[in-house]
Amino acid sequence: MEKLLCPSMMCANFSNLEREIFDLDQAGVDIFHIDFMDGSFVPNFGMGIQDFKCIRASTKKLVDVHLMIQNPIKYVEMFADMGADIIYVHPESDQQIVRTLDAIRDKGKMPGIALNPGTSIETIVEVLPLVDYIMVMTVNPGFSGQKYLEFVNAKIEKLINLGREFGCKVMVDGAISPEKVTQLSQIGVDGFILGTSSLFGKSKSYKTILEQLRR
Ligand code: S6P
Ligand code: MG
Repeated sequence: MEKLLCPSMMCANFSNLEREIFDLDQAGVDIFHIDFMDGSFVPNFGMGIQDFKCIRASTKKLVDVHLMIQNPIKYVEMFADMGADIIYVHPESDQQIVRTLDAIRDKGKMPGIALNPGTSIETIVEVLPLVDYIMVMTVNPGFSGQKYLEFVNAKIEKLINLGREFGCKVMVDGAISPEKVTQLSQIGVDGFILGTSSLFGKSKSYKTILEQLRR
């Protein structure tokens, strides 16, 4: 199966966001990844609603939102109505994760579960039948340009097997270099969030980079 290549739009060049979206779209990305943060669940602020609207209006491809926020259920309806296709929520910031995942499905959207590096598989195994995507964080959430946490590899391997069993795609987010794309593709990871480690701020065009990554 073709791997999913997903630009982390927090890392894009904001001096001309529309051009960035167009170039990435033409270069063949699969899903636009949009990080939202609240300065509480993670010590940073991510993208804004206006950024989201600009991206949603500029592409027909799938758009996901990665909600690194407390009590994400409060915003499920808003993001669904604005046109997010996939909504990732964290079990660490939600005491009623099943209610939230059901709310995403009820809005006709695809639920995703995102896991911090230190969160065990056992925390989410019961909800795997409810989600379409599992996103494993390979850095502490909140910032781009961090170092890949190698100890998470063991969890990724186990989740690949569980993902197959429950029909969920396994994605990885955080410091995904071209070497990691190769290594993790081989063990069965389905999709990659691409930021400064592989896609943005490079001298080559997005098209060239994505072609090389696909190879
Ligand atoms: C981090 C966020 C991610 C980053 C991405 C950046 O909290 O969820 O989506 O934007 O990891 O990529 P990189 O290659 O700079 O780590
Ligand atoms: Mg993210």
